[in-house]
Amino acid sequence: MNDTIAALATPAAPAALAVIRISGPESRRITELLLRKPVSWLPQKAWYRELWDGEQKLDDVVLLYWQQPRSYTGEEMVEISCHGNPLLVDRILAAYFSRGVRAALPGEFTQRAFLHGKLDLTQAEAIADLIHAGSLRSLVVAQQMQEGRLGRKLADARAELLELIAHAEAFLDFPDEDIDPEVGEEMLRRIDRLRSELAALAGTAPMGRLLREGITVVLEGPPNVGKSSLFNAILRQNRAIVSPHPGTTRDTIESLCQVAGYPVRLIDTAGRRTAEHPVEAEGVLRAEEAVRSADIVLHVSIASEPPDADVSAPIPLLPHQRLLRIANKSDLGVHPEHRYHLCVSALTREGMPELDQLLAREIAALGPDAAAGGAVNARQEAALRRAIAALDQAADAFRAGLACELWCLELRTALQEVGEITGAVTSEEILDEVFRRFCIGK
Ligand SMILES: Nc1nc2c(ncn2[C@@H]2O[C@H](COP(=O)(O)OP(=O)(O)OP(=O)(O)O)[C@@H](O)[C@H]2O)c(=O)[nH]1
Ligand SMILES: [Mg+2]
Repeated sequence: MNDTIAALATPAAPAALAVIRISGPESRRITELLLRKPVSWLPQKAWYRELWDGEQKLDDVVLLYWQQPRSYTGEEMVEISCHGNPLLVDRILAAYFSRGVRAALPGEFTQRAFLHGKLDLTQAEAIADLIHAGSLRSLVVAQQMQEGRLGRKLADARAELLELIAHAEAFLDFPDEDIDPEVGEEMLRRIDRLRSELAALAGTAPMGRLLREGITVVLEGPPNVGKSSLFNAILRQNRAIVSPHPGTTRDTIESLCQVAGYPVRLIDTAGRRTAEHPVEAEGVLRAEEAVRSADIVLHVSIASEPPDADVSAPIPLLPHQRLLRIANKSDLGVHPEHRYHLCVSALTREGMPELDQLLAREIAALGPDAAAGGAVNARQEAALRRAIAALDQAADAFRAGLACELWCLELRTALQEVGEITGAVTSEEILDEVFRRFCIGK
């Protein structure tokens, strides 16, 4: 960590500006080698300067200096804003690399920030979430985690575990004495309370997955009912081809959008019927595959038709999948026996705001409200589950009157697992797992 690293922090594409970051003990000295006019290096001040590589002018840039430890990484840092031409950026970076600076690895700036105690691992992971958030709700949850909300809850859990362990270890010194039943009851109550807190956090994982990966909503049903029209109406753009001929959509079509602030992967599919043409038959198979991948299935039919007009065979759903029956073309009338959750018209947009609300309610029902404690990711959930299992073992061993060493050991395992989430306890593998998801320059 004693070397100096540099990377482009903005996308490598033509833009008005690009930002290059340099972090490490040599960042100031090497920048000076590229300047003809010196700067005073007052922290958090900007200088407009020319950068030169020997006799070659690189660019007019703005330099910003961050003094250790009050920088993102906790090290000496220089930030360069230059013109956003990738060739220019490469030339500036090459000038640094030829003077001993190393190209930063993905997430290395944030990893250094973690190693210098600027943030815990949950906050580091939240920064990656913040960059990739595809919806307003994902953004809010990432911001809460970045502010340290989850980290603080886990720090409290660790403090409680340390106290419990201290209590438990006090019994170790008197192996022949029985534990006072009242003291024992209190221990069990505290273990149980901690267990429920960790379980509540682990329970936010399904919503965490949905907020990070998007909620898959699939439009399916017989041909010509208006699936593609609804797809376009939800997206508010003419993305899919619509026509009066049944069998218009052949392949599945996918688009990312937001519904009530949630990230949604909306999929339009081919109408499901016994298809003669091999291409259409393949489309029907793909439609069935899409339904199997769905979190929410919108089964579309025509409102004015009797229920038995829908001959598309129902696809068996998995227990977590939710089915909504949408009766479309309400402008043509509604058959009295038609059963549906919502009646809409893709043509007149009647019922479309209600469809948004219905989807928002269904999405919220897919998992507990993320706002409760931040929506944990898969890594965090796995560690929480291991900590919960260890707490259960500790409580069981305690109830069974087993040797104190045994349940102390389980409490220590729980402590270790909770520590892994925030990075109070780390290993190479954990850091690799966290930072490999990052982009270069962050
Ligand atoms: N009156 C009326 N017509 C609609 C409505 N929605 C769609 N249509 C018409 O119904 C026909 C079929 O619409 P599509 O959206 O292509 O139907 P689809 O379900 O995607 O059809 P396939 O791709 O063939 O399975 C088109 O002529 C649309 O203009 C609606 O709400 N009201
Ligand atoms: Mg279609």
